[in-house]
Amino acid sequence: MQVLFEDPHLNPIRQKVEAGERLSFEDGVTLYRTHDILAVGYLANLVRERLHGNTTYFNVNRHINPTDVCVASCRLCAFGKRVRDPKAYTMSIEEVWQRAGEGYTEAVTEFHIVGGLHPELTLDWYCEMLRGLKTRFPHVHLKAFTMVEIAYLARRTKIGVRETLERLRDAGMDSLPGGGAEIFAPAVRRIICDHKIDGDDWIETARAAHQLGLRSNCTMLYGHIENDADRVDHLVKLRALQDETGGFVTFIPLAFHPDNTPLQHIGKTTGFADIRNIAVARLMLDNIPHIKAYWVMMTPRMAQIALRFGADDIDGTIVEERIYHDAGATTSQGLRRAELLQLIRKAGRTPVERDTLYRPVQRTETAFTVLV
Ligand code: V47
Repeated sequence: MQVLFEDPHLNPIRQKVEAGERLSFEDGVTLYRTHDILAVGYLANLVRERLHGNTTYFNVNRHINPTDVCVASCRLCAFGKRVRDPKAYTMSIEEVWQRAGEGYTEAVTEFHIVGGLHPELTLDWYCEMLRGLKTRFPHVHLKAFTMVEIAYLARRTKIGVRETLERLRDAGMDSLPGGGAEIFAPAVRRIICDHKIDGDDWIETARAAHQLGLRSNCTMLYGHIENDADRVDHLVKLRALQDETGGFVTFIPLAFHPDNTPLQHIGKTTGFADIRNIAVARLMLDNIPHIKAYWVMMTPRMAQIALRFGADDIDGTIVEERIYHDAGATTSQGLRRAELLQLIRKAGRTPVERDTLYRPVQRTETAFTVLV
């Protein structure tokens, strides 16, 4: 017997989802406006299980933020500091290499490396950092630099984005994380991050990366001053680029954390919004394979629920997180592998450790192998 939805406006969307048809812009707005979150979750879970069955992915990773110096001063951010701020930090290259080896004893398979837009660090500096990491940790995937950092480095080096990406790739960059996309709508972007590249340039930089064969993630920052249509517009733009390049691996909806930012008068997002953004993303982004419930941002409790509302990935061990903790996140800095396994199993899902590109990882006490 078919379960009846409380909100009849969702019935045409249900028909499309069941038939595997693409949802329209208007469908996206309807999904954001309905109060029938269980129906939205039911549909998202249908797609999630069609794609991934019961599997939930996680990885053993470490975040590294080489510097918090940033020329951008975005209103959304609590992490970036001016170059002369006494609280700002910039690691030396040796410190980055040392930091990479610290933390949990479990061998990491990924370093997630992002930082501010530093006005003095050169492309050569970043290349040397990457080369040193590859020499010291040859089996670790380097997922490094947002599209915003790439575009800024290209501009400062006075070379094109493509050449910047090529030089970083040749030095060891394996893929790119999804940050810096925020919300593409120009009127919103002007207020929350007016010093960053605009949405078109973010897309253009991602396109250039994908055309070089580099894979990347993508994100959307929600819960600030954007409206339903801005969010759907953002998702539809990501979907269009994915149709063209197929380069996105994972989408991560990011909840705005207001503490210590110039926008701290805006409240925190609700659990309802966090779950809805996971589910709507799963339904709208029919061509992006994975939807990540980033536990640092959502809390492990909500991320666990998200595994039944469209998410198939919970991110990783992280070890040390700064961007969200500077903006008031109360979650722990990292989780042990065993804790991630427990979270996933207690949601009735089957955990699969993955590498950055979602190949399963087989682990013994002291080593890991990526299964291809
Ligand atoms: O680029 C910054 C956002 C991003 C705040 O690719 C904020 O696997 C909320 O991109 N409140 C960094 N968000 C995080 C990120 C990410 C995280 C996990 C996995 C991956 C991946 C990518 O966080 C920034 C920006 O979009 N951000 N400040 C804030 N106050």
